[in-house]
Amino acid sequence: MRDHAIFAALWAALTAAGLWVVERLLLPALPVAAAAEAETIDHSFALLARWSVPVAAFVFVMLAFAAVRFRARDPEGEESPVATRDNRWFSWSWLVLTAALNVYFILGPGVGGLQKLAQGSDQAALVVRVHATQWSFTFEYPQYGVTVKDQLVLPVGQRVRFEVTSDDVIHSFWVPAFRMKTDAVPGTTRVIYVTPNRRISTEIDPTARVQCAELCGVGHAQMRALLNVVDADQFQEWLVAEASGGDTGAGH
Ligand SMILES: [Cu+2]
Repeated sequence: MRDHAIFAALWAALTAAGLWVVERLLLPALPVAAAAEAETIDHSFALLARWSVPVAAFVFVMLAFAAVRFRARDPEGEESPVATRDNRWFSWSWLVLTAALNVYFILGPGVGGLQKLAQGSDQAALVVRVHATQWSFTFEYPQYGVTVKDQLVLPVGQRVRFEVTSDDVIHSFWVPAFRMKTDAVPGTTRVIYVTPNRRISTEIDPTARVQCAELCGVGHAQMRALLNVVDADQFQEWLVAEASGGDTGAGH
């Protein structure tokens, strides 16, 4: 019984320390979130990060405790532990608890989260075609006849349909601030939906940018584009200016 109490105390202590790290160091270190999708993703990430702490702590403490407490001080003497080959209570508890946790994760952040990401996809008002090439992104706004290189300008609060493809090798269209990413594959088009919900700009926050996330050659690390999420009327002004070859400055 004393072993159980010591084990429980160590487990609780390591869990508390781990949760402190998750809450104070890990979650606050996430890059800026600027889309409705980012909230769904971050919610799932935080949930899994928090739950992984007691589970990992249990395994680590169990290993360390068993190694120290039941080490072979005197292999021939009375101190040797009795091997327990069949502890049904523990086996079944472990099986039921971990299975229940897994089902919860599959249904909760898994199926539920994906459903939330797909919500309202047919209402996307703005289409942006993303062409990835070695080593830059070109953004085409087919509804407005506008094409720009290495800068993505979006209106805040509008659902956007991104049609992503590549002209040469496999790239990946990734916007960390949106927590959304999809491969850019030559010969095919992949679609993701994003609803930016916060005005951001790469100039103000360097983590708010478009970044290639698939090793695509020597220029991969530099394959990024500016991101600018602006007000709807500012976006319209920018479109008009781009269509006539000018520039309002919204993209800079
Ligand atoms: Cu790349």
